Amino acid sequence: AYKFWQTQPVPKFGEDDPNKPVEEGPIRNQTVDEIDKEPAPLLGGFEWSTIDLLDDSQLKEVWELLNGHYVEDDEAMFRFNYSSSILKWAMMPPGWKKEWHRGVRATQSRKLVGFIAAIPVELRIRDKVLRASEVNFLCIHKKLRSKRLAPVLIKEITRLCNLEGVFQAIYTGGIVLPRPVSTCRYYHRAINWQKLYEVGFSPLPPNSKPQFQIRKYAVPERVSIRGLREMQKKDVGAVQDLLTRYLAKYDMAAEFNKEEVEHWLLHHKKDALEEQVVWTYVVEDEHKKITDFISFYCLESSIIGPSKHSNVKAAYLFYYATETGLATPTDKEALKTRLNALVSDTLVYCKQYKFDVYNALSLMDNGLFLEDQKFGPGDGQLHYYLFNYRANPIAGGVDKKNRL
Ligand code: YNC
Ligand code: MG
Repeated sequence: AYKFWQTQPVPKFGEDDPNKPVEEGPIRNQTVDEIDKEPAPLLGGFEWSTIDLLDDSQLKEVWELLNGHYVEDDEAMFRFNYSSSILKWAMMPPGWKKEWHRGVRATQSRKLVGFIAAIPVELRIRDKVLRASEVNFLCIHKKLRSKRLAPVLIKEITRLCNLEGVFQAIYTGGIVLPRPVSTCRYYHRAINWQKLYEVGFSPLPPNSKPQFQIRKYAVPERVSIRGLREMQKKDVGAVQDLLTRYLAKYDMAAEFNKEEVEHWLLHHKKDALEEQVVWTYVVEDEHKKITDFISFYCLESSIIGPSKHSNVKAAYLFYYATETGLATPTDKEALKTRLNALVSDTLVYCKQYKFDVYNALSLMDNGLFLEDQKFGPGDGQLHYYLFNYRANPIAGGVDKKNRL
């Protein structure tokens, strides 16, 4: 098993004593001059192609590949449908490199049949900060599956990262590989229960009736927090400062500078065609101080089978931070109350913006509000992996230590 992964600098299952912490650090040490300057050859009839996402026709090719062939749920009912706007947002943050948008084309037809992407990220693991990459959007056309092309794409993105002096990476996936550093579960909060029921996403629990479910998931008409408003450009500095201090309590987190905070959290309306990807709200108190912020992004899924609906519009809870409890980390009650208010208010906006469901992972402090806000556990797990870095396991947000 794991014929490819056992050759890679990742920890193996069962190789460490779970009761003895390991010393954290790189598994393999290399320098840039040891790295191949040329890509490995592909199967006959295929060739490497760097994708220029600034070129709308190439962006559209990536969108088409992912729209038809990217991640589906286990029952193949839904498939992620990243919009062009979200693809640009996700793959072109500050410091992005065109070379890290790597495709495979059929030589004859020029058709894009494979893709993998990386973005730069400053990743803190406990007290060490790594210049790493985050790898995502690995996708192979359905007709080319099980031909061991995925390892070729993974080795190619590794080579391209290494050439830039980046030797560590983070990536996530629903499948089990050697060896997760952390594992989260997806939670879902119905907004449009009727539609989720009709598309087969939400079941009708035994002894319930549709009208009970609809009532259960009713959302307040108005937000409750005084001073809550949309984030603006002038808030970037305050949000970056608050986020940095908030994320410091976690064992693993990205470190964002101001440009990155602006990219990931601030929506810039460029033209009418560009769909909004991310929504961020701040709380400004009477002294004009930013005391909280919370954000979510939009990701639709296509419905694969026959249905009267074509897609599900999902909001994903993204970053948040609050001053509440920051100075007194043991006071979880106050934090719990505040996070519930913030999440409940975003639910109001999600409803106004016609989202069908609100998704969140069992990470950060989400264990403090998931139940109260009527998020239920889904069947999807998300495993977090580190490439070429040995680290002790990192607890998730609904693990015992993060519960009240
Ligand atoms: C996966 N998702 O285990 P073994 S997530 C990593 N991540 O190797 P083949 C994966 N490895 O077990 P297929 C993987 N899925 O023999 C499969 N593998 O050691 C491994 N699906 O290759 C697998 N996107 O080509 C096995 O498989 C080997 O044709 C088999 O292709 C796989 O983006 C795939 O779920 C996923 O498009 C491309 O099924 C295909 O099935 C597909 O025979 C739908 O491959 C879309 C989908 C994955 C989403 C994602 C994160 C990817 C991370 C990749 C690892 C990055 C490492 C860090 C590199 C940078 C380092 C630096 C610095
Ligand atoms: Mg393959």
